[in-house]
Amino acid sequence: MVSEPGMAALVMFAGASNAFAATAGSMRAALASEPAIPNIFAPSSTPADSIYHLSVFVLSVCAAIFIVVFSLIVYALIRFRRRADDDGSEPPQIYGSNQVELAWTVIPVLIIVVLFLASARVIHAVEDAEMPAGTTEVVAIGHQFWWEFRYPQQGFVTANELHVPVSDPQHPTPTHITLMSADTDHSFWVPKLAGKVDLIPNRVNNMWIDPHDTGVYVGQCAQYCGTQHAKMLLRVVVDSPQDYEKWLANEKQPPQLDAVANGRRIFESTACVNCHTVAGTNAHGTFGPDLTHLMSRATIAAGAADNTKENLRLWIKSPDAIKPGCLMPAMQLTEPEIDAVTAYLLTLH
Ligand code: HEC
Ligand SMILES: [Cu+2]
Repeated sequence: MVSEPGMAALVMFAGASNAFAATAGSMRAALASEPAIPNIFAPSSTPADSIYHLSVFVLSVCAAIFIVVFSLIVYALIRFRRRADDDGSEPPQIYGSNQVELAWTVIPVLIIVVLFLASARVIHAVEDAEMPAGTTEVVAIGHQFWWEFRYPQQGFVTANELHVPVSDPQHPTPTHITLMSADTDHSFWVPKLAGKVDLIPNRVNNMWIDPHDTGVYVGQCAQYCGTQHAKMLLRVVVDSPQDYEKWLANEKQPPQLDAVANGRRIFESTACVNCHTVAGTNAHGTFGPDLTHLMSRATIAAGAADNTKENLRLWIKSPDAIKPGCLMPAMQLTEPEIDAVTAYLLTLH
């Protein structure tokens, strides 16, 4: 029987999970409509695959230990339960048994050694893998609360949505990622592609991925980094070789700056340029995301909102409406100025 307060708790729990489902639903509607579920049990890249197999092994060993220990407990509970004819005297007291003590020391040590060796093998295989020629190099820099991605081989910078080529296991074309931080600790985690690697100020970390299937892989900052840590989302777009080349070619171009001279003038004469870069203009700021090809991204503000005209307008008017506590100030533009700047941003393909 569930007691009254117990019932209430159950009802509340059901309510909370409904509310959660509803939020998750609207989140999905708000974000671009890809299947956005990070999952460590569906790896799609060699490092994630190695981690997955190791996890299954470790979990099986733990499950076996659980079953043995739990069965012994249940056995002891039943076999030595209090009986009606119990006379209340102490059971026999047994001190010291070399066999038993050896067994419960040696067996656990062996189990630990096996788990240690299995983990060491996977760590070595992932961390010391040789990168083939033709590896894509990316530098990822964690910022409060967004990601900067530099492509040093190509000479451009983008933000929040990392594009990489798909990697055929027969002819691997992996991506090597150098991880750094501009401010505090962050952690790069896309569960289907690789394990977590931290981005630490004054330290350079490394990781690599070789996604086997095209598509969008989601992840997020996995190290608490401040107010908007939870909205420091991460998308890895795995492109076919043709799509990747197309994307690269576009990113390397300066944007087509056409009819929206008014919005551009406002953008370039406002503090926007102190924080943002638009290639080929006087905007060279690096405090915020590079906006050169803003419209080639599906989301803004590190996945916090879809990249639509309405959201862009809202963002410029009041970044806090989308990401409270983020490090872009509301610039106090007039309504017509906001319209003009939004129109300008919409041309940055
Ligand atoms: C003090 C620096 C600063 C100023 C000034 C500033 N921004 Fe930002 N901006 C940021 C930061 C930081 C972010 C990233 C916020 C986040 O995602 O947490 C950002 C994000 C953005 C984004 C979203 C980009 C993306 O890909 O996610 C747009 C668009 C943008 N700013 C436009 C503007 C415009 C237009 C102006 C001028 C009216 C402006 N910003 C002024 C710092 C600034
Ligand atoms: Cu972070």
